[in-house]
Amino acid sequence: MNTIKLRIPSRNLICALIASPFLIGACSQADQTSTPGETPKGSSGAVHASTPDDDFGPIIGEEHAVLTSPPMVPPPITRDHATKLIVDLEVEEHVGPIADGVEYTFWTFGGTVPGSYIRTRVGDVVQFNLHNSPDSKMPHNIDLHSVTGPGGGAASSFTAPGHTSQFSFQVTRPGLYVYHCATAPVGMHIANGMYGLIQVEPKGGLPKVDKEYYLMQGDFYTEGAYGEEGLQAFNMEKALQEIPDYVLFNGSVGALVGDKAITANVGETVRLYVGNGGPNLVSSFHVIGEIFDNLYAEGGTAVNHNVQTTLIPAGGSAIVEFKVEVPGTFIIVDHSIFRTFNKGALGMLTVTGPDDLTIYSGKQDDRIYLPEGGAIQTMPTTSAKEIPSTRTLEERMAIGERLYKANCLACHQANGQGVPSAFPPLANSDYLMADKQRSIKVVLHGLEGPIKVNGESFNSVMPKLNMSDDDVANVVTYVRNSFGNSGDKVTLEEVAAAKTE
Ligand code: HEC
Ligand SMILES: [Cu+2]
Repeated sequence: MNTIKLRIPSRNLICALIASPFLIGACSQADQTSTPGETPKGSSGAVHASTPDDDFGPIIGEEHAVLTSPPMVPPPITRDHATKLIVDLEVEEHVGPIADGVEYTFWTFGGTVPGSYIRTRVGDVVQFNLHNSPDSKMPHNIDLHSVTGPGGGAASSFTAPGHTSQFSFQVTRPGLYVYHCATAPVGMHIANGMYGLIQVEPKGGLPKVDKEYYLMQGDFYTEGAYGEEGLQAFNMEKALQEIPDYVLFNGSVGALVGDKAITANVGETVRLYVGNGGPNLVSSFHVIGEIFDNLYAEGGTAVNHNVQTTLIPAGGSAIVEFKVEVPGTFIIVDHSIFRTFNKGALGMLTVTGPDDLTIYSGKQDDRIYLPEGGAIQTMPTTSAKEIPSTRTLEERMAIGERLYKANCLACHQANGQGVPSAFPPLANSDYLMADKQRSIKVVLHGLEGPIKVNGESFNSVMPKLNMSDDDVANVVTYVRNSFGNSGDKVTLEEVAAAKTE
C-alpha cells in the first residue's frame, strides 16, 4: 500500500506535465485502478474518496420509467440491481400562462416546465426514446448531464417534428443531473423552458424522508415588461444582456403559491430536488425560516450540513433536506431578492401541525411576503454599432460563413439541404434566389406561414434572430452565394431598404 501511495503523486505530476490527451487518458485510468479498496463502496450519503465505484452488478430485466410532472417526483427506487430502463419523453410546444393574464409559448419536455422528472439507479442502462410531437414547429434534442458521451446525447437525439430518436446510455455516477435541449439557438430553446432533472440514485438509495418535491428555477425574456398582458414573444436582445423579465420556479408566477404550495406536517423531513435551468442566472437558493440540515451541494455526493443559502449554477442542481419543526408558511426564494419580489421567483411550503413555542413563538403573517407586483423596467435602446459601410464580397462571404454556422446550420443543415417537411433547403432554393429583398426580410424578421421551396410545401416558423444590419448583409450574401446558389453581394443599403418597406 505504501509503495502505491508514494507512486500516485509522482504519476499525477508527470501526467500534469504531459500535454498529450492520449497520455492523460492513460494516466487517469491508471490512477483509478491504483487505489482499489480505499473508497467505501456504495455508501450513500458518505463523502467519497476519489475512486468511483464502477461495480454496478448485473443488469437484470427491463422496466418503463415512471415520469412525473413538477412538483412531484417518482417514488424512490427499491430494486437492488441495475436494469434496462426505458424512458419515453415527448417534446411538446404550447402556449400557456407565465403569469396572470400573460401567455408565453413554452417548449417543453413532457408538457411541463421544468420537464418530467426521471429517476434511475446507478448502473441502469437507459434506453431513451425522444419523441417530437407532430404539432411542433422546431426540431429538438436532449443533452443529459448524466450521460458520459459527446454532447450528453445531443448529437444522437436531434429530432424533427413528428419523429422519434432512440439512443442508450448507462448512468454511472450517482447524483442529481440537469437535462436540457441543445438545438441551436441553444439559449432560446432553454429560455423557452426546455430543461428538467434526471436523478441517479446510489446503490441502496438515499436515506428515507417523509416528503420529496421537485423545483426548478429558470429565467425568461419577454417582449413586454413583467406583468404586461397578452401573448409575449421571446426577446433575444434581453436574453443576450441577461436581463430577464421573469425569474421563476416551475415555469410560472405562482406555480408553488397558495393552494399550489408544497406541503408537509410538523415533525416531517422534507427533501427538495432543486435544479436551475438558467439559461443565464445563478440561483442563491434559500428557504425563509429554514436551515438545510443536509445539502448535497451541486447535486453531487458530498453532504454539507447547516447551510442557509446554496448557490445553484445554471445547468446545475442541489438536493436539500430539512426537518420542519413548526407550522406556517415557508417562502422559497432566490435570495438575489429582487427576483423574488419583482420577477416571480417565489414558492411556498405550507407546514401544518401543532406549534412549538420554544422553537418559534410569534405571530406569522404571510401577506407581507406576497409579490410586490410589477417592476418598472425600461429597456436600454440599442445603438447601432460602428461598422464599415462598404465590405467586399469576400469579406461578407467570410463573416457570413461563420454566422451561418452559428445561427442557421442547426435548422438548414451544413450544406443548406434542410430537413424534409421541417426546414426548407437553401441549396438551389428558388424561393431564396427569386427575390433578394424578400430573402433579406426573412432573416430580418423571421418567417411564418405556408411557403413553397423547389415545389415542396413548408408551413412552419423561422424565429426572428436579432442580427445587426451588417450581419444580415453578411449572412444573406453567404447563403445566396453558397450551396449551388450564385447571386451578388447584399449591401447595407439593401438591408435598410428592406427594413423600411
Ligand atoms: C430554428 C430554425 C431556423 C433557423 C435557426 C433559421 N431558419 Fe431559416 N427557415 C426556417 C423555417 C422553418 C423556414 C420556413 C418558414 C415557413 O414555413 O414559413 C425558414 C425559411 C428560410 C428561408 C426561405 C425559404 C428558403 O428555403 O429559401 C430563408 C432564405 C432562410 N430561412 C434563411 C435562413 C438564414 C440565413 C438563417 C440564419 C441566419 C436561418 N434561416 C435560420 C427555420 C430556421
Ligand atoms: Cu429544443
